[in-house]
Amino acid sequence: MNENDSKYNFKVLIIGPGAVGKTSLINRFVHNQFSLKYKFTIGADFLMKNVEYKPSKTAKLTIWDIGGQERFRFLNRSFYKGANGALLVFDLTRENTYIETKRWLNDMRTILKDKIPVVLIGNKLDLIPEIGEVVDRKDTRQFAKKENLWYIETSAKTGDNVEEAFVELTLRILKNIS
Ligand code: G3D
Ligand code: MG
Repeated sequence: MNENDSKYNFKVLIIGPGAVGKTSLINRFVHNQFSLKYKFTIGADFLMKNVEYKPSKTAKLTIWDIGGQERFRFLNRSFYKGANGALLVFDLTRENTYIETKRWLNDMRTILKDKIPVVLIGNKLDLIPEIGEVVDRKDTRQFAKKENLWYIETSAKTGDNVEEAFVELTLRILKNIS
């Protein structure tokens, strides 16, 4: 067995409003595909994937998806319990989803006593050339800086920056635990 195989095993959450692309991002990262061949069942679903955060250094991520429970004000505590890091996703084409990320962040920080690394993701980057800039990027960067989040823009459709988002989160988790 490779010594890296089981050295790190992190629980990672993917949270944010409905239809921003959370499940699609996981699907892109884990299966490298976009269209969903199956719908996730209701409740917290998780998938595992090894991430190479440095050449020949890997960590196992267990990625928890909220699977359609976005409408509940507070998610089950067991969903958050033991999380090492989170991806907080909004849709670059719908400003209200960006505004809602503040509530998602507060809710999570209310439940988790320890601050965990969070990557803020503006997803659906591929639609920007068509639709134009809907969410003020200056504002997202300021918000990220103030809340100590790392901001990145992705497309689950093209795959742009998806791996980078997961790798960056893994690096931040490693820094946080050392
Ligand atoms: P959720 O898990 O956050 O609820 P989903 O979001 O992953 O189910 O995605 C919601 C819709 O957005 C899906 O469309 C999906 O195909 C689309 N989507 C997700 N990510 C991207 C992206 O990066 N670019 C574009 N263009 N679309 C994206 P449908 O039509 O299946 O509801
Ligand atoms: Mg989903």
